[in-house]
Amino acid sequence: MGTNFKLYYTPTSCGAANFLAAQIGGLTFDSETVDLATHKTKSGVDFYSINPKGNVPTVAFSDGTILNENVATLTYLADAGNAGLSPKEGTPERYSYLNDMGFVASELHPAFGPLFNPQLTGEARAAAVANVLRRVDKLVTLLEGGKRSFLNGKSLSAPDLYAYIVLSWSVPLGITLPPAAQAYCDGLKGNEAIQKAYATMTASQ
Ligand SMILES: N[C@@H](CCC(=O)N[C@@H](CS)C(=O)NCC(=O)O)C(=O)O
Repeated sequence: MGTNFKLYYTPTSCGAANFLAAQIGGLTFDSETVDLATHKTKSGVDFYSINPKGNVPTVAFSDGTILNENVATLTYLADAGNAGLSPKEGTPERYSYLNDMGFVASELHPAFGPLFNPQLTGEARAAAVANVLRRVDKLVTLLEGGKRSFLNGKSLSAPDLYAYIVLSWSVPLGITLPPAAQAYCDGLKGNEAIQKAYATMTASQ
């Protein structure tokens, strides 16, 4: 696996959380955007030849191995970086981190998926929105009803970056978040480290 890797992502998908994690952690890395409609990289390479599953994020190591699940990519990047985005293995905090990461990856993120299907209309869309809001309510519970600015209650971690990007989709989808979830997003939007990393991501397109 090693430490040299290239990150494949898009600036509005879950892959963006990985760019932010790598950047905030001070990692030196190569990156390239992917067109998810054509599955071609910006330089025109068939993305399936890099990641047979075709999804971002993809962390491609110089030895040929890849990671392409957010749980793994974000944790790899957080562990490799120097910003404390993940707690040390074996500690109670590490298991809480995995609990948060598991929630975002298995509940929050997948709930949004169906809403990107333009054929989803009427009652089916309303049901999908209701499902998103149920998952967002669970997030608010993890945030102790809004008392926490970060999922771990102390500092920015990789699951916050992941949740931040996922919740940002509520804007183009026209979903109004409950106040505690909106306040969480607003707090992360104002976070200096996130702002700097975002600026770097935008500049590197
Ligand atoms: N199982 C992956 C899914 C990641 C995922 O849903 N990626 C989306 C963008 S947010 C994607 O690349 N979709 C296009 C595709 O799969 O072809 C994970 O949980 O990390």
